Amino acid sequence: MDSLIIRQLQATPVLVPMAYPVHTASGSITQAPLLLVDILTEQGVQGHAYIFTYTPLSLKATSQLLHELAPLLKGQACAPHALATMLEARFRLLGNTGLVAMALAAIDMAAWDTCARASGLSLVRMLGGAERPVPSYFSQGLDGVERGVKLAGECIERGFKLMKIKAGYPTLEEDLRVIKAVQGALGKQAELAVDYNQSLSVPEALRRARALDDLGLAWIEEPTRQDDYAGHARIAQQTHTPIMIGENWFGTNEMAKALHADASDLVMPDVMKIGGVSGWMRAAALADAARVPMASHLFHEITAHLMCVTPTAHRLEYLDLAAPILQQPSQVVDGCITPNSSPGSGLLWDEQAVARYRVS
Ligand code: SMN
Ligand code: MG
Repeated sequence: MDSLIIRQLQATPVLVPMAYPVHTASGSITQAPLLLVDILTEQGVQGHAYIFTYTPLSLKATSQLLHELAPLLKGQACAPHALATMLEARFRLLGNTGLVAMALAAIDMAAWDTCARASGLSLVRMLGGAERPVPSYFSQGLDGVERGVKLAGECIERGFKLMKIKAGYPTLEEDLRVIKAVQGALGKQAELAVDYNQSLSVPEALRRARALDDLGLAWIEEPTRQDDYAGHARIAQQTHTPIMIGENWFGTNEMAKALHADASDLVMPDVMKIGGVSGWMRAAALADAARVPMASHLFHEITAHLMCVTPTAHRLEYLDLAAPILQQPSQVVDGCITPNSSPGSGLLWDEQAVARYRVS
């Protein structure tokens, strides 16, 4: 087969309403700032990916960066590894992190999608695996007792076997009140995990984690600052509840450092921050070598494919950011998401919705 040649790279910024706004101990997200990225090839095949810029403040800058990169891609073979080698070299002096890493991950994901679609294979099959139902969890926010209990009911109704809520209320007593109420509502039907979004000092994290230790939580996530691997290692060592980190690793080198520091019992890379499909596959190899269970962060559509080829696959996070702009949002069946078997990653934009939510 001849090389697929890139004709155009497009980036479309949208602000998508969220059915479940996310409140965390480190800020709230009520609209999802997404950048939709398309690769168009000379052969007519197109590939798609989206990235999430967390705040609208970084949406246009990331979009502009992708527009600046478009001429570099034009005429190149659509080969993810070769593209990454070329692009990373262009940014070595600046550093492949932050918005740059996010833009390059978007290109990587869209390039893999293009290759899979051109081959007539689903992404998971392109990567040597096969579709299977991936156990997923219902991920919610800092919602208090009343809404937390209501969401626990929804969690059970939808068949999830695990729910995650945020914690990091002003006091430990409030954390305990909400966690116990939600656990009570879940009963034996689903487990509970708790996410602190980096909000505690190490001593306070130790105090709160010890107080939570007998509750049988599935994990405690990011109790302290994400890059404090030594601090997380101390917390992990001194508590029985598994500690989970990883959503903020920019690239697999950060993951390797965290694993080396024994910073956590479980890992959860974010497919965007870790470096797209290519970065995820390197992360999966690191987790496999370290024999650490690997969960995911956001982006359940593409990550459902990747979890099927992740040797230590743990749980897939279900926190929907993109459904309103997709033609075929993922279906959750018995708490599992099965990646599509149609060619590619399954992302197709609902163009009318994109026009509605487009910013500039
Ligand atoms: C999270 C962070 C940012 C936006 C949504 C969710 C979170 C998670 O930490 O683990 O899902
Ligand atoms: Mg988190």
